[in-house]
Amino acid sequence: MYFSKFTMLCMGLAITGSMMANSLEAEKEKTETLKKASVFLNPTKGNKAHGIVSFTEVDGGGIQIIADVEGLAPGKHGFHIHEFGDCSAPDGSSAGGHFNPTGTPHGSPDHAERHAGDLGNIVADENGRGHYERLDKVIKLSGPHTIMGRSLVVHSNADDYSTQPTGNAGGRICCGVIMD
Ligand SMILES: [Cu+2]
Ligand SMILES: [Zn+2]
Repeated sequence: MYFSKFTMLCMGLAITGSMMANSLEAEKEKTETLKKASVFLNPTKGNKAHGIVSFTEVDGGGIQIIADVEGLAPGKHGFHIHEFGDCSAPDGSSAGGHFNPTGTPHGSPDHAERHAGDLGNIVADENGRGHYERLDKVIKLSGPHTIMGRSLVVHSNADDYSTQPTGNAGGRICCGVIMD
């Protein structure tokens, strides 16, 4: 078989072109398979806190959490994922306890041992607005430890990161179910 220089050049370009197309395709697929979820937080009975939280899988690992909540008393408020996606009880008790698939003690989000649902505190300013951001390496948006269909709860008081099993964060002031 004889190939002219021109044929060889064309084949070379075609191969390079298809390799580039393949890697672009792979990149696109990766971005499309990164999962997202969000929650609308509604006040429990007698409270006015409300807000929105988003969860986005990050290329390279972890879930980026971004929350904005308003109607809070200034200061820290416990911020957790609870086991059941049920906010129907007036006091939010239907959401159950902290999501804890590994049977570990309650802690801060940065403790080696924590509930998967332990996301720490959201801090409200003097206008009652709290903003929270965290790249979390424990929660998942799929698989046996998924947070999908569970609930996010904000509390009246600060999570102290040590009192078992709740962090002594007080009542549940707003609640929402995590959905894609
Ligand atoms: Cu909680
Ligand atoms: Zn906990």
